[in-house]
Parts: sequence; structure tokens; C-alpha cells
Amino acid sequence: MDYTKLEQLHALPLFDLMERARAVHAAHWPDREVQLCTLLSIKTGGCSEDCGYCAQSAHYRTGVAASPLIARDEVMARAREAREDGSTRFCMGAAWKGVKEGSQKFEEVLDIVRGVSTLGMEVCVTLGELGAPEARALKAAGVTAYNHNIDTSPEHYPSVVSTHSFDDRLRTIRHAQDAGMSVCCGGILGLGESVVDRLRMLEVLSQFNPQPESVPINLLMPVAGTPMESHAPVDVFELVRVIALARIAMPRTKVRLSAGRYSLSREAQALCFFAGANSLFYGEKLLTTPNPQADQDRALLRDLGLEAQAPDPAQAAPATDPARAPAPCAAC
Ligand code: SAM
Ligand code: DTB
Ligand code: SF4
Repeated sequence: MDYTKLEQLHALPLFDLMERARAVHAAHWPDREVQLCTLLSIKTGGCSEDCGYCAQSAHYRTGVAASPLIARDEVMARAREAREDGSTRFCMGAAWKGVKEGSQKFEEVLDIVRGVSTLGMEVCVTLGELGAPEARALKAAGVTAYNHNIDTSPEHYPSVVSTHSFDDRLRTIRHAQDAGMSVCCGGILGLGESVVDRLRMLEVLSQFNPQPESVPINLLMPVAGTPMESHAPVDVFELVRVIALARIAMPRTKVRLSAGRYSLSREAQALCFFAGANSLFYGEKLLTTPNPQADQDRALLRDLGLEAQAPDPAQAAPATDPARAPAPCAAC
């Protein structure tokens, strides 16, 4: 969806925007279902990159210690627990700039993926930059979706990160799509961006071909020691607007209410679900920061009359639209 259209929708009175988003949501997601995803940090801290929001960057003193890649058996145990708790997607994150074919750490991750993919859940990984061979190897090992966020607009990105570029992010996304993985790609609100940046981020995401299978919308978790530790919280109605716009611009995408839910009331989350959110991270920890307790989330879904979605481990990646340019990264 182009910027002008997003701007017009953003300018609507909130309830008008929510009604439009609700109609799109009801047409494409009639089942009142919410996907539950569990996150596990398989390699925490010590990252070479300087992302200004991140607790795991080695550039900032955040108190998050660098630790090695978790052993396969431990990951399998955590994945089984997640499945028993009702999660249908298991997302493993690593604090790396990226991975390279042939390296020992990448071989270990492939082995972990092969194990987790036997459990009947969707398997998502977020490992940083990928080339084409790494993307193909992950797909072959059983990855369903690759998470790689653009985080903000192309214009604001250099104010947030200096060690890699927005185009680097797009290249990785292209490789993941070319290898046949679904792409989970979204962003963060609260990075000091303007409304224009938020709309530009949604414009870029919605112009991916295919559109992302899922779009996580994170609220900045301000981490002491990072340059963003004192950023003000994002207004909840602005969050609802962004979710509604994502739903309208990307009707078939799962819109995931992600970091920051810990500080949202039940009522605020209900507005987000009404506006089109249909997925969340489930379990008391994200990567390094807290998330609501699973029993609170189960109670919230029950009270709203929503249900947990069944898993689709064989999930086919969204198809490319042949009538449109193969964005992202036409230059790749
Ligand atoms: N290193 C990989 C990467 O950057 O893609 C994977 C891990 S990284 C922690 C995954 C995503 O978590 C980031 O792209 C960002 O969107 C989100 N994230 C990290 N720290 C956050 C914070 N403090 N608040 C909100 N979202 C955050
Ligand atoms: C995403 O967009 N959000 C998740 C997941 N993808 C990997 C990560 C949120 C991390 C929040 C900060 C932390 O826990 O360190
Ligand atoms: Fe954090 Fe990922 Fe950036 Fe590393 S690349 S600092 S883990 S967001």
C-alpha cells in the first residue's frame, strides 16, 4: 500500500480506522483465533552490532552477559514444554550479526532445527544476516519462517544502527524468501521515529512481494545502558492505529503483538486484537525481557472469546505476486 493511502487511513478518527481494519480482519480471519508463539534465546548477548534498543549489543553496558549457544537437548526440552503449554510456533533467537555456511555454530543451529522440526510446531529462527546458501540450508533443515525485522523506516534506520544498513536487512529477507521460507518481518515503535517513519515502515513491509507471513509489532522495551533507555512510552492509541493499518495493508499477514505487552493493560490488548492483531509471544520471557504470564494470557483470550490457533508446521510460504516487482531489494 502506498504512503498516501496509509496517511489518509492514519488520519481517520480512531474508531473509523478500527472499523475498517475489523472488516478486513473478519473477511480474512473469520475464526477468532490467535497464534501462540514461544521465544527462546538460544545464544544471548555479546553481539557485534550496535542496534540502539538492544540489551544484547556488546556496545552497551546493559548487564546482559554473553553466553554460548544452548545445547540441542536443552532446546528440545524447552520446545517440548512450549508445545505442552499450547504454543504452535517455536521461535529461536541468536544475538549474532549473522551466520555463515560451514561454520561450526551454523552446523549446530541446523542440528537444533532438525530436532525441533520433528515436534509438530512451526519452526522460526532469527539469526541475523543470511546469504542464499544459508537460507537454503535452514529451509532444508526444517525452518518454516525466518524472522528479520526492518524495525523502522529506511530513513530513520541509520539513527538506530550504524553497523549494518537497511539494505543489508532487505537482502537477508530476499534470500529467506527465495529459499522458500515464510518471512516474519516487522518493527519497533518507540525508537524516536515520527509518524511518517511508522507509515513508511508499513509501506515498505506491505510492498514486499510476497507480503510477510507475519509482522511483529514491538513496543520498545527500554533497556538501561542503551542509548534508548529513557525513551518515552508509545501512546497506546498510536499502537492500535499501527496495528489497524498493518491489518488493512496486509490482510493475510499474521499481525503479532510482540515486545511491550508486559506494560499493556488487558483493555489495551483487547483493542489491539479488535484492530487486527492475531498472534502473540507466549510465556514469561521474551529474549532477555519480561512478558506476561502464560496463565494471564490464557485468561485474557478466554475472557475475550478468542481461541488458540492450531499449528501448521507444513506451512507453505506466501506466493509471489507475478504482477508486481520482486520487492524487497530489487537490486539483489
Ligand atoms: N540478531 C538478530 C536480529 O537482529 O535480527 C535476531 C535477534 S534480535 C534481538 C530480534 C528483534 O528483536 C529485533 O530485530 C528487534 O525488532 C527486537 N528487539 C530487540 N530488542 C528490543 C527491545 N528492547 N524492545 C523491542 N524490541 C526489541
Ligand atoms: C520480534 O519482532 N520480537 C521478538 C522476536 N521478534 C525475536 C524479540 C523481542 C525482544 C524484546 C527484547 C528482549 O527480550 O531482549
Ligand atoms: Fe541485538 Fe540483533 Fe542488533 Fe545484535 S543484531 S544488537 S542481537 S538486534
